[in-house]
Amino acid sequence: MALTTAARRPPLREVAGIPLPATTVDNWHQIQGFEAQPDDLLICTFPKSGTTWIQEIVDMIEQSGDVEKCQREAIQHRHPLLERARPPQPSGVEKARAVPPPRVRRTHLPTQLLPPSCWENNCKLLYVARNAKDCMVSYYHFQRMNQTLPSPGTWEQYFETFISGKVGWGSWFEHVIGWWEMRDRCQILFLFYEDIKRDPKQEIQKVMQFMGKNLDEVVLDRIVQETTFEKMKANPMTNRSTAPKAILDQSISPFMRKGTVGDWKNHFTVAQNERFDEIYRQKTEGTSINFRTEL
Ligand code: PPS
Repeated sequence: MALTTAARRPPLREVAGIPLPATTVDNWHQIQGFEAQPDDLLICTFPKSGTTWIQEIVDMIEQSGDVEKCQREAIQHRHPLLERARPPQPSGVEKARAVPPPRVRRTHLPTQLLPPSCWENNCKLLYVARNAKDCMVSYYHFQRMNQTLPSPGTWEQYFETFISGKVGWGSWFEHVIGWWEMRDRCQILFLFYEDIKRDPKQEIQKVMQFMGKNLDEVVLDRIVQETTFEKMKANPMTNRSTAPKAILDQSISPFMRKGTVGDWKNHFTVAQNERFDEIYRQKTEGTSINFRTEL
């Protein structure tokens, strides 16, 4: 019997007002009990902010630029999502427990929901932020093709859902500002998607230093070449083509969609843009964070 839309796309539930996949909420106790180690590196992002890109960069650095080693597994399995829970498969926390530190994991959790041990044990936190407008567009297309997330509805409907923080992992504003405010208090490297796009080598060097690695120029140049959008889109180990169509239907929208800064201009109406700019001004007032929305 065919699954109903509701069964395929279950509604999000909430933890402390943050919408999350229902299975993650069911597993919340285990997620909060995750025991981070000081050597762990946690890649932290709001969804659609360049997670996969920074994962490949981190892995290339860890493997000292060895392309073959980075082909060992699809990217989503190399650094499982900490809060992922899809029984009967092992959860993100169970997978983390099964490997010795130093571990590289990823999470979309906002600061207030991060397992406490990540702060207490001072693990390395690598945050990547992407401007809200491109993030919104990318998330809209992702929700069209990701059969495990709620249907986004029309672009107009999605615009409202996103600005009211009703998408998975909550408000972009609270997420990004929350992490921005923590950046000097812990071991956090805070990067911007737009900066990686503009000067990948410079940003990759920052990641390398943060990871305590020292790679020569030739290796750095190789990492820049191997992590371009075009290369990663053509690479089955990074383009999510290994995920079943019942989960990611890439005939609706590819996972590696455009990889640009400024695609929002093809989606936002003039009225939406003006409204968004005003909301953005209000929400970011008093913070020093600064985004590029074009290069
Ligand atoms: S997810 O599902 O939250 O993990 O998605 P995430 O990886 O964070 O974000 C996906 C968007 O990042 C783009 N991407 C890249 N852009 C530039 N260069 C490289 N190498 C790269 N890799 C992934 C990807 O195309 C998605 O953005 P959009 O705008 O939808 O194309």
